[in-house]
Amino acid sequence: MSKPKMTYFKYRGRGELSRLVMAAAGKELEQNIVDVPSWLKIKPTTFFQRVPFIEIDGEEYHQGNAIATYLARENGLYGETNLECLMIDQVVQLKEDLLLEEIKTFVGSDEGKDQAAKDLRETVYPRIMQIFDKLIKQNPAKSGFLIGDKMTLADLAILEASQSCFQSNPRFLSSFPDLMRLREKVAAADGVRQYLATRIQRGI
Ligand SMILES: N[C@@H](CCC(=O)N[C@@H](CS)C(=O)NCC(=O)O)C(=O)O
Repeated sequence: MSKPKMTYFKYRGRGELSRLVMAAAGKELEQNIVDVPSWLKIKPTTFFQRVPFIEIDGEEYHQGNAIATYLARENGLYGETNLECLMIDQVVQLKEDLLLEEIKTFVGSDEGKDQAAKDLRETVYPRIMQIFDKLIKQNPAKSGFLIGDKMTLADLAILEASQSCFQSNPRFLSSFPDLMRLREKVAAADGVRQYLATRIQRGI
């Protein structure tokens, strides 16, 4: 089987969770970073006409979270039981719900964007960050991770899902101590730590 190659923009967006999974696994994820003009050239030739996608053995596979889940499963970062997988999937899908709300702050009219930013601050971030915090607290292993005592895709998804909120308002996030501890623990894990250092240097 060939090494997976992911095509995506340089931004975190829907590609970042796969990058984090491969970093945590200590594996290389070959990246084809496209800008908008180069993407528009190849777009009609791609299967779903959306990024991200990965290529493995000449085949193309789409949907960011499906890709990240596949990579996690391949690298021992997914659940060990169906119920653990469900716990992980609910977090990954909550990350997508949040991303859709965050995207609203970049598109449409100025009034629409302002309203979306207000909704994020007043409703969306408080609701979702509290869910993450509670889920971590509820882990009977009290490991600081979401499931048992080892890091999974869910922890990486929480790190990524809370990143924009952390960047825009770190003081707000400090009212969720379990979430903050998880962020620190995951960011310090081997592989992730080195990857995040390069991301900071790249400025995204
Ligand atoms: N549900 C898809 C959404 C894919 C999607 O909308 N990708 C955007 C970037 S995040 C895209 O391809 N934009 C460029 C375009 O539509 O041409 C996923 O999660 O991967």
